Amino acid sequence: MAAKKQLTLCLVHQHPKILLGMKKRGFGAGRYNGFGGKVEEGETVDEAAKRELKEESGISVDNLERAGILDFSWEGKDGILEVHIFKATEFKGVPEESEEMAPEWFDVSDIPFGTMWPDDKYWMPLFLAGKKFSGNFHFGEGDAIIEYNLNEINN
Ligand code: 95L
Repeated sequence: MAAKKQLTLCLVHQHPKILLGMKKRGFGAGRYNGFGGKVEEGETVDEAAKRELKEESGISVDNLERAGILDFSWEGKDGILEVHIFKATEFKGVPEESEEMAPEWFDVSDIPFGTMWPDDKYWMPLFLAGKKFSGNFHFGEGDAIIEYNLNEINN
């Protein structure tokens, strides 16, 4: 029984624009992603989210809003990825290409869902509406969604 691996995912939303990054290598390469990565030992999830955003896009944030937590699993594979999704609305610096990511602004009406993880089209509307959510996605061959649950969290 593998433990849940915690990952961060940070999306910069300055309405009507959202900042995504074309992932150039590694997990999710060829897809527009948010910015994020593994939470390291001795680091909070929040700290990891800020660090990864800086490393991958060059921008700094003071405030991150928690948007959602999603669990991801794959058919025939052990382990669950627990992805903590954050929203930033203000940042310092200029988004710059890194070895990992090529940042690009998109209009929220023109998000490239066809070139993104298939779960994005389900939860992104909640994210963009400022709603909080939790859920899980189970993927099969080619990261196709076999089953999912998604709940809005009402505070
Ligand atoms: N913008 N969305 C993402 O960057 C994203 C979406 N879904 C995922 C599902 C599993 C996973 F391992 C990563 C992502 C992910 N980075």
